[in-house]
Amino acid sequence: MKTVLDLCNWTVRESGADSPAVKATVPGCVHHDLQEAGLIPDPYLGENELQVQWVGERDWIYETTIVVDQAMLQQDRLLLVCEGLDTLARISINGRTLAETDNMFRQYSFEVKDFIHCGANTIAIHFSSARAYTREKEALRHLDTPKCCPHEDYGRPYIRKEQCNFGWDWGPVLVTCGIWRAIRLESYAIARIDSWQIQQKHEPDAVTLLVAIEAESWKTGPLSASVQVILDGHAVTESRALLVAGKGELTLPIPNPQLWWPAGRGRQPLYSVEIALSDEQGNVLDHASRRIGLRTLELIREKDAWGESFTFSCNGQSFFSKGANWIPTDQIKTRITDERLRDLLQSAVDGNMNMIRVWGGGYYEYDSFYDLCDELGLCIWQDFMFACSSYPTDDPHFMDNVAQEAVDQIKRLRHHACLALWCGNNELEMWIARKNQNHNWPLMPWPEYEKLFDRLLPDLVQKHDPATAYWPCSPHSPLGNRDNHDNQECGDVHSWAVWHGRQPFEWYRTIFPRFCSEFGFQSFPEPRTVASYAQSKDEANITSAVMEHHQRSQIGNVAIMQYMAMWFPMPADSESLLWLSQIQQGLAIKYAVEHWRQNMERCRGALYWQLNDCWPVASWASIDYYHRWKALQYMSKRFFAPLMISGVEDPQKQEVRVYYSSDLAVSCPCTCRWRITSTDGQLLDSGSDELVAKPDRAEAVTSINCQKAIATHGMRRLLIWLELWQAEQLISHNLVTFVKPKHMQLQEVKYEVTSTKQEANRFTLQVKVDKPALWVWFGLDAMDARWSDNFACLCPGRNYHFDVRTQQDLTLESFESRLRVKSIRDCY
Ligand code: BMA
Repeated sequence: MKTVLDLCNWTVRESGADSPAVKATVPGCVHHDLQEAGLIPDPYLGENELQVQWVGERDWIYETTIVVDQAMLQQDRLLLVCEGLDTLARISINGRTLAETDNMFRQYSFEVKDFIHCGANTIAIHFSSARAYTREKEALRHLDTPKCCPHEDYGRPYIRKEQCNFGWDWGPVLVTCGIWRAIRLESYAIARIDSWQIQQKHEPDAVTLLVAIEAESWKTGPLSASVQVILDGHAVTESRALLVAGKGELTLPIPNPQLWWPAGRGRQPLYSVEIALSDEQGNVLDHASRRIGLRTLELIREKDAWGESFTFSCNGQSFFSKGANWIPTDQIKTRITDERLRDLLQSAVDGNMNMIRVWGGGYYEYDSFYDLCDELGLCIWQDFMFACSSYPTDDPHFMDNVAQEAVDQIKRLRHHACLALWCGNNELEMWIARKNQNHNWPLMPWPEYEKLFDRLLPDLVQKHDPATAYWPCSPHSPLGNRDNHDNQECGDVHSWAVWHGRQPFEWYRTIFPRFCSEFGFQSFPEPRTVASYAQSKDEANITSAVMEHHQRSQIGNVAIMQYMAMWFPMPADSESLLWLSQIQQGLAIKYAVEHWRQNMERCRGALYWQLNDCWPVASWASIDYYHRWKALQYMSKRFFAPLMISGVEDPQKQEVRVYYSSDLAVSCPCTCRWRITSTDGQLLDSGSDELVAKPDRAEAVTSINCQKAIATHGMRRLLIWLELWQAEQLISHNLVTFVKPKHMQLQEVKYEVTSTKQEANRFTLQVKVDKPALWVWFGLDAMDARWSDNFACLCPGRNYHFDVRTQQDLTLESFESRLRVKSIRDCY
């Protein structure tokens, strides 16, 4: 029989100092505990991060006392199970050292029978300073590696710890330590389930599960394993087998299989697989339970007209991957809750995404993260945790440590329906290539690289999760010269010419990657978020020390302003600047995504950099640290819409080419309606076309001839409004212009707004405008709200309807008095 004792009551104190122990939250990290005890200020406020650097330089001791009873001690095995220790830990029980660990990403189990006695026992975990360790290793041998940002420390690749802890171009330097995942005692009698693997065999209209189980036993006597598969609370099939030499394999055909699909392509039915291990008398000795989705999820790489495809396919249906890159949710992990993960991932689905890339500079995510992705239909591109650096692959201990980590993580995640890809690392190949191209970039040579990313990791994926594809690096070029990381014929690319290379947004329209796994543009968070770290008017000016502290890209604020000079009139005040930066960011990503979706036969995915933030900061995120949606997140709903209408202006020919892009699996008859208006709202021309949008296809719909309207009104006064209707429902809308907003002759707008309270926390708005209003956003004074749509362009003569969810309940009166509406015209 299995018994579990969770270890939750801990204290933490500095090693070698006579400062008192304070309450520790476990799972969590030391920075949170010190802040709670009033010993450090909030590192996210102002420049406080600089005041708390000493925490990462010291050693910390976590301690607990547990009472273990005789019953537990008498079992055959007593294990201390640590799901995550951050990072250089020495564990002692009752003063005796049990073990030392040095990998935050590993899961450890230690036999502790000889260490524990009946009654009270003390467990202490001593965490040595990761910073001191990496500095020492670096002093012994300098690892050639470029820095990601000036504040980043050298030496991070020596330690298997969240790499962005040491600073990144969107994150603070907070070198944490602590028990960051669950820790418990487990005792077992007779036998336990050691490992199990569920594989799926898909045939037309039939799915069979193959469940392999291995048990560890300490007594002789026959053992059997039973497996029950449950859908919506009902057992759909079950099977039992006798184990032979501790091993068994069960085959379970699933009657009437309900397939799992990515978001937007179908439902996400999840089956629970319940595994029980029993003795001869039928007593259950151990039990395991996992949720799975019935699906195949493959990376299809086939020769085609352009080179080699790079497309994901679910149940044999290829789909365009739409989504964003994911970074850690918080640098202080204690603050991460399932509710926060759910909100961020639900936001991704609400933004019409179907894929998230877990980027390799953070950590392998929490179980609940993958559970949520299974439920929501978000496919996961999973990096192994290596990013932008050389790694000491010539060190056998390092390689062994990494191999164990990879096995732990592959076994932990392989059953998830959402898991689409294992990827070796982030950007190492690109940086090695730069070195080879004589850019003087210091990085490991290819043979050192190949050991880990071409041999060790793919072999382990093949052994433990053969159903999931492995890809060595993001980005990687599989054909021809490996240095060609911008290859448009094959593989994935990171497109950073816009932003890092300061190319204009139109540059995106010149490239045709097979799959763009990173591209991005920065913005500031909204005024309420800025106010959480910059607390006076002077501090909130983007040139202040605090604002520059909360901007970690070397080119950050200057690049935002340079592009702003290309796009918008100079904003009138600090707040307008923040909002305009968000609209600008949304436009950058819109340019890229619309172009790639217009060319979706060739390009099969667009994952922008980045979905979330780990502290309040100016960054590439579309959702800020407080989960406030930036303009980009609202815009993603439109440019990732399942069936999207978009247009490309041609100032030479004076026309707009209109396209539909469909991610649907079925044909869809619809109507494209377009109108040309002047900036003061006069209707100059209009038309409509019937079309049948083909499944998983993009096609040109029409070309709108604008010559006449340009001749009478000039390009600066023209707006071309596109709409796609399915029966009586508007399913996609868009706006095309020939000039940038800074040169458009926009007019003052009057809004007619009617609000209605629907239920607690829910309102609706009916809105009409008398003149074209561009990127209109609604907001409430001193309260957060989520809108069904925001930052949209509104055309006179149309009725718009918005749903609003407010953070707290309000009366209609109070809602109306707090309601604010603005468009870009109000920013200058
Ligand atoms: C990428 C990422 C990150 C980085 C981002 C922005 O290429 O992989 O390393 O934060 O660019 O510069």
